Amino acid sequence: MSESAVSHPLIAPSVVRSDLDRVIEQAVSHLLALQYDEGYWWGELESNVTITSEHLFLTHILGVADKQEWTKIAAYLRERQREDGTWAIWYNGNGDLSTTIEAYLALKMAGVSPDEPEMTRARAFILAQGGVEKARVFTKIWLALLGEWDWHKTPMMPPELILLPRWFPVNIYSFGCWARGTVVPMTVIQSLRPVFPLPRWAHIDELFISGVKRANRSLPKKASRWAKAFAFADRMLKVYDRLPLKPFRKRAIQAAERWILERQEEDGSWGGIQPPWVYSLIALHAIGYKMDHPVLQKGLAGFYGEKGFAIEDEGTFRLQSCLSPVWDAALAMLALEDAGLPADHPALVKAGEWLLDEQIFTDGDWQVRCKGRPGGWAFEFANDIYPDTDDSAVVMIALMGAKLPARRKEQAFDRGLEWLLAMQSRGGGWGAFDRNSTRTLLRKIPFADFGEMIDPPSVDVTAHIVELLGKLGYRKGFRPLDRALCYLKGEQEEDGAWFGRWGVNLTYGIGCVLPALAAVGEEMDAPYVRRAVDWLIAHQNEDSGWGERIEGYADPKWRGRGPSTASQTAWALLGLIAAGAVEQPVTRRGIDYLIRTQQEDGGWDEQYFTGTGFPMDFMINYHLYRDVFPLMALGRYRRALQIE
Ligand code: R04
Repeated sequence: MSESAVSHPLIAPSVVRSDLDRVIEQAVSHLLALQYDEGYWWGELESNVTITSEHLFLTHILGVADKQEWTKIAAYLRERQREDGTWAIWYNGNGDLSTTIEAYLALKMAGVSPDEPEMTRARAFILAQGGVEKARVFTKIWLALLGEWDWHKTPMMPPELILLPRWFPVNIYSFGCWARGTVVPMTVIQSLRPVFPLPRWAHIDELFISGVKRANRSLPKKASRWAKAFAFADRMLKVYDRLPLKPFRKRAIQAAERWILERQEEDGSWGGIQPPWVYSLIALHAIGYKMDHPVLQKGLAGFYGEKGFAIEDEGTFRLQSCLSPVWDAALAMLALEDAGLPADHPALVKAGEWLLDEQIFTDGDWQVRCKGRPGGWAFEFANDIYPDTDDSAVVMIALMGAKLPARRKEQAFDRGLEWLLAMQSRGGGWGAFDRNSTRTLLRKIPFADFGEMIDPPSVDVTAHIVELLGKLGYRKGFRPLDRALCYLKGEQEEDGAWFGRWGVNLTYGIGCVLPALAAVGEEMDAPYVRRAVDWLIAHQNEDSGWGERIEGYADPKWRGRGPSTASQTAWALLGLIAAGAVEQPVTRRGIDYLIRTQQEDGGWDEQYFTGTGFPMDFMINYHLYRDVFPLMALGRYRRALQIE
C-alpha cells in the first residue's frame, strides 16, 4: 500500500498517500480513545448561556439554590461574556438582547455587583437595544416568574388548549414535539401566574429604558393580517382569563397535569431537552407539588451526576440543552467504518450492541399522527416518547458496518425500517419527530418567537433515510423511495443547493443529499446533481476549506459563505466524493485542508457552531462533529481512490 502514492500519480502533489494514511490513523486512535466503556460516544452539546442562566432561575424558583453552584455559574457566564459586554447565540455572533438580559440577571442574582465594568457594559448594550421591553417572550416569562415583569403582559396560551380534540384543526399535537412539551406546562404556569420574588438588591429596574413604571408592555405590533388576528385573540383570551367563572379551567389544568406526569422520562427529564423539562418542573411546583415529591426529586436529580445535563469542573458550572450519545455513537461508528475498521473490531461491536439496546419499542407521542408500530431510536440516553427518524436512519446505516448477532440485527432492522416507512409524510419527505407536522399557521402565534413551532419534512433527514434505503438495496420503483426522491428534487434551490435544517446549512444539505443519491444508484452526472456539485466548487474558500456563516440562514449576503470549518469542509467533501469527483482538484484541495488542519491529538478544532436546533434562534456546537466528519471524508476519499 505504501507505493500507492506512486501508482496514483493523480493524487500527487498536494495529497501524498502516506500523509493520508497517517492522518487517518491518528484520527482513528483519537476517536477510539474517546469511546466510553459502555460502547457509546458522547460529545458536549454546546448552545448558549440562556440554558445555564435559566438553570439558576429554576433553582431559585424551586427553592433549591446552591451557593457554590451559583458561584460557578457566574464564573461560566463571565467566561462567556465578550469584550463588548454581550452574549450571543453562537460563537462570534452578534450580541443578543434576550440572552444578555438573562445572563445579566443571573449574574446579579449570583451576587455580582451591577457596578462592575462587565455589568456596566452589558447594561449599556441592553439599553441601547431597547431594554427588557424588547426581549423575547420566553425571557419575559422568566422575568414574570421572578416578579420583574407583568404576567398579564405575556402572550396568553390558555390551558384549555389541551382539551381540544385531536381531530380539531389546531390542537397540541399540531405543534412540533419540543413546542408541545413546552406549551403544555407553560399554559398551566400562565394560568396560575406564580411569582418567586427576588431580593430588593437583585431587581433589574435599570434594564428598562424609561423606568419600570413607564414601561411599554404591549405586545410587539406586527402589520400582517395574521398577527392582527392573533393579537385580537390574545385580548379575548385575557378577557376570558379574568372571568370569575371559567367552566373548563379546572379540568384543563388537571388534564395538563396528567399529560405532564405521563411524560417524564427515565432520567427525570421531559423530551430529553431543557425547555420542556424546566417548565414541567415549574408547572408541577406551581400546582402545589413539594420538592420532596418523587417526580420533582427525580426531575431535579436528572440534571446532575454522570449522565446528567450539567457539566461541572473546578471553577465553572454549565448546562447542556440536550444530550447526544446515540447520535454521536452512530456518527463515530460511521467514521471508523469509513476509515476501514473491520466489522468485527471490538469498538464497533461494542458500540453496535449498545445501540441495539437503545432501540425503542414503547409507545410515543408520534402515534397520534402515525399508525405504525414503534421501532425507532432517540437522540439521547432517555427520550423514549420521542424517537426521531434522523437518528433511526443514521443508527441503522452505522449498524450495517458492525458484526452483530444476525437474528438480533435483522429484527432490529425490520422494526426500524417499518417505523421509518410509517413515518413518511404526505409530500414524500420526513420530519424529525412527527408525521405531517406542517401547520404553518402556528409559526404566527405571538407566543412563538423562540424558534420553530412545527416539524415539517426536511431535506437532510429525508436524505439520511434515502441513503439507508439505498444501502439496504432499495432502488427506484420502490414507492416510498420514489416519493422521497421526488420530494428531494422539488426542494433543490435555484442555485443548485439544498437547505440544511439541522446543520449549517447548504453545505450540510448538499452533503446529505449527494451520498443519498449515490446510495440509491442515481445517475451522478444528471444535470441536477451537477448543479449541486458546481455549487460546492463555487463555494470553496481560498484556504481550500468550506464554511458558512449562520447568518446565511437569514441574509442572502452570507448565503454559503463564511470561514472554513472542519465539519463543513467534510460535508462538502462527502458530497463531492459521492458525486464521483474524487480526482478533481477541488476535492484534492479540500482533503489537503483537512490534512493541514489536523491537531496534534489527531482531532480538529472547531469554535464555530455548525449544528442547528432552530435556524438562527437556537444553534448548536456538537463537540464531536469536528472529529467524526473529517474522518468520514478522509476515509471515503481513500476508499474511492483504491477502487479506481
Ligand atoms: C442532528 C439531528 C438529530 N435530530 C435533531 C436533534 C437535535 C438535538 O438538539 C436539540 C434538539 C432540540 N429540540 N428542541 C430544542 C432542542 C435543542 C437541542 C429546543 C431548544 C430551545 C427551545 C425549545 C426547544 F439542542 Br426554547 C428538538 C434530528
